[in-house]
Amino acid sequence: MAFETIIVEIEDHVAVIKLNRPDALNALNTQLLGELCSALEDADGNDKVRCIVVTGSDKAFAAGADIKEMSEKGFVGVFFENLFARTNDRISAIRKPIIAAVGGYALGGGCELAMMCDFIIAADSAKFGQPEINLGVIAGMGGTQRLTRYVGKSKSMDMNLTGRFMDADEAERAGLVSRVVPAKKLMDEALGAAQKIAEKSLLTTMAAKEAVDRSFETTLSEGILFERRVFHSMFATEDQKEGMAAFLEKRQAQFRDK
Ligand code: CO8
Repeated sequence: MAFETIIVEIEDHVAVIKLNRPDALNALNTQLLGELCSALEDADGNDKVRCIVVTGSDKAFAAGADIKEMSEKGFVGVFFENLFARTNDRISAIRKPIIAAVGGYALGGGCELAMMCDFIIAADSAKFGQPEINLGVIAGMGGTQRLTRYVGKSKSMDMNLTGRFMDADEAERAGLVSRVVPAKKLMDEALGAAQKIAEKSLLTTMAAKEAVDRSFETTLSEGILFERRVFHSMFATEDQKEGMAAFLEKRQAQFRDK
């Protein structure tokens, strides 16, 4: 499918989706969100893809929902349109691992989009924030919920109430991002991580993602039970036999997603 607001490239089993509205700092308008969801769904259903990277430009991962597009809307309009909830649901349904490679601004919906990915690798130039409070609204795609789970109540309240930005080091200390690298190395680092994931059995990376995500939805004992059931089910796969045989034979495993 031809996209206008994103660029999609697939190489070595990794789909890279680059948000591409440079004049608006990748502000997330209806078209971009629709194209992004379609590209993620395409990648999820494409046998050649084993991991996905979502990224933006050096200056902005995404500076939030498109304020120009939103500014004239009323309650009834946003209620029926329900754009951000639908986007949240479509992205949450993606089963393959997704890495957010964040350089520059990740604000409002941009921060929320990064948090919907499975983990965030940040450039040292990255700035995260939920500045919706300055616009007379609150976060609308998980910024009060996911950010709180990532960084705890105090910092989430601080971000959501003051609208201040968090730099990459603070974001790493707070647990929002998994790694910080010099801006020039951002894509190398993200692609390296994606390659490592792509080498594993897709059965196991998808199962691991599902199990970690479960921890956000349930109690510890239910989560442990879920993990145990998935763990046991892995022993029905050829990849478990191959992975363990390869270790014992001191060779590289050849996974076949079976
Ligand atoms: N929407 C629309 N246009 C934007 C946005 C945006 N969020 N952010 C930047 N732009 C545009 C600017 O209007 C400007 O366009 P133009 O040249 O035509 O005037 C261009 O991008 C460059 O921006 P600046 O000149 O402002 O660049 P600066 O380097 O001076 O400043 C900032 C960069 C600090 C990032 C600044 O642009 C800014 O504060 N942007 C808005 C950040 C913001 O408030 N984000 C939250 C938006 S609300 C939101 O996300 C609600 C979430 C609900 C769910 C969303 C799901 C997707």
